[in-house]
Amino acid sequence: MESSVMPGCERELWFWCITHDKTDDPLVQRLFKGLQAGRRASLAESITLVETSHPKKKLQARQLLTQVLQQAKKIGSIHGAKALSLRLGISGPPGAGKSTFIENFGKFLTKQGHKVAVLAVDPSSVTTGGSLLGDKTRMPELSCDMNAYIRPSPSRGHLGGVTRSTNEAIVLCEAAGFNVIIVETIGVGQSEISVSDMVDLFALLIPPGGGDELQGLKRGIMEMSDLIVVNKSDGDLVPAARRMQYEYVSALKYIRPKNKNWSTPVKRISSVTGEGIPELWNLMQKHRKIMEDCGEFVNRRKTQQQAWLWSHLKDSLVSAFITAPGMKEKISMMEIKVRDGILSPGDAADILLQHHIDELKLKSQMH
Ligand SMILES: Nc1nc2c(ncn2[C@@H]2O[C@H](COP(=O)(O)OP(=O)(O)O)[C@@H](O)[C@H]2O)c(=O)[nH]1
Ligand SMILES: [Mg+2]
Repeated sequence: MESSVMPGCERELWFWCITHDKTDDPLVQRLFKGLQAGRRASLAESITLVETSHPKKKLQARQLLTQVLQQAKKIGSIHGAKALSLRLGISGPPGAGKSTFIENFGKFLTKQGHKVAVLAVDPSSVTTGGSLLGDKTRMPELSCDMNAYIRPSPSRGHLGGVTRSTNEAIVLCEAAGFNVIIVETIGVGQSEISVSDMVDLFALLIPPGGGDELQGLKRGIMEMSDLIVVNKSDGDLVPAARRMQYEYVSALKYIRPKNKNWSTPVKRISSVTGEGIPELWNLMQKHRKIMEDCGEFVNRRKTQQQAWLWSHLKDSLVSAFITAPGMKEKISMMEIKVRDGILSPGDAADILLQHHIDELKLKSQMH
């Protein structure tokens, strides 16, 4: 079976290699140079390029990413893990204060000389088709900061909020010289790959007195979290924030830590007064140091890369499968049979796959 399928795959691979080696595409070259010079316009254009579904542009996006990754590898091999940026994921329910936190925290970081990129995944785009939530306006000062870059990205119907292009946007921000990358999302765990699969530190931000709607989400999110932040711990809300902190500390006792060297802390902060933000940054740096020392920092990124490979592979396989000649009709037929209970879903899948393999065999015999 493999031998008859392989020639096609090899051809694809060969095609991929020659196109990826070709680095003289003017657009790719211009964007790569722009990124290296830290130009925001080039960064914005590059992110738009990786978000596209246009086949030619997709190829250019890949060429650009390949160059960027090669460059990052070179830098990494000279300077080690310390040269790597810090990728932070901030998730939490709408209204928890994520944007307010990022505005305040981002300013705190830029004052210290960091270059901060924010990728805000805007859930409103799912229904409106555009980024209308206005995360930019929610971060009025940070968006004017020369050392910050804010990008609201459409989540294109993905419930989890993040998509593969978010992951690629992170890499592009790093290439443009940003050393702290913050990804803001509302959803966790709804999509196959969540923000925790693309960051070094995943923080859950919750408001005090979250109530019952948090209960269902709690466990799954807590298992992913490296840090839990109770926001709005100011004024009248301090007692409720304390209770929330206590509740989460208790709940965490029943959750196995992600890493034996780190148990998830629960911190109270106020994004409005800024109280607790410097301590939170210290904690994040401590987490990084511990993860670097035990080798987990680099290891986690490697595991994430591998997970992305599988994500790409699954998408490509499914798309190759459903777009193969004649397949659409076959699939529709099988769907009807499965719905009517004539065939089991497993049998129908096997039949479709076998049909596809037979078609490939036939095709390769003809070549
Ligand atoms: N009292 C108080 N209000 C806050 C704090 N952080 C955010 N808020 C308010 O909570 C609301 C939602 O904030 P926003 O940042 O848009 O939440 P997001 O949906 O999680 O991004 C806004 O009215 C903020 O002013 C805080 O630390 N303390
Ligand atoms: Mg927000």
